[in-house]
Amino acid sequence: MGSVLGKSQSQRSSGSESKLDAKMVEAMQRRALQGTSVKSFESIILKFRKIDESFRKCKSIFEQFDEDSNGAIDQEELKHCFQKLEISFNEEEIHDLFSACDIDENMGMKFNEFIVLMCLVYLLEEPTSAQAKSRMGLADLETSFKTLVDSFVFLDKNKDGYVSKTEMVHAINETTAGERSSGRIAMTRFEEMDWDKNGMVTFKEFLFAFTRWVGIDEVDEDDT
Ligand SMILES: [Ca+2]
Ligand SMILES: [Ca+2]
Ligand SMILES: [Ca+2]
Repeated sequence: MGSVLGKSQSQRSSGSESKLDAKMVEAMQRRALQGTSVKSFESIILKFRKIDESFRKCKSIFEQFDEDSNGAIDQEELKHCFQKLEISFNEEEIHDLFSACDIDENMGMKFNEFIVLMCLVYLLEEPTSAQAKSRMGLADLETSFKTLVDSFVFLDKNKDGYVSKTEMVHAINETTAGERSSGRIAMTRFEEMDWDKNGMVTFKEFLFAFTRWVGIDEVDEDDT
């Protein structure tokens, strides 16, 4: 059933982007088999600050790759970035990733979009060489990425690679049972995440919501 719905939707968006979406869902399903270190919704919230800190530290990495210092990373700059990190994506894959994360379609990766992109890369292509990682100071960041993947796996109860409204309510109720407001909180959080309002939250949507929750999307360029 789901695939029939998915098809009509993918015809509207670009075909390559939905291919990437499918790849991400698959990667997430594979990761779900490894289980999750996250035990409650509360514990996700408690990790916000630490993740936020590691993201902010990543600002200097972002600036390093923003070769012309215009506050955004374009596709050429992203290619160089991947080369330095020894991430072996081909031309098409880089293009797909880029358009998937460039949500305001200004043809440049802003900081929060870049963070989301790097996390998707982490999910899709885990084995980056340890050497390249430590050289770029990415080790810290990967710990945060792992937490985010684990959080998503925790929320995705049936492990199909999407978080539904029911699953969100379930996840929140597990630990805050008895509090009347918990259902409402779950709904609000869910609506904040379900960007395209299709009733399902993908990992990408989850990540964008996350950057808003911790305020990364408000990190301004110093000189604009
Ligand atoms: Ca640039
Ligand atoms: Ca699910
Ligand atoms: Ca959605």
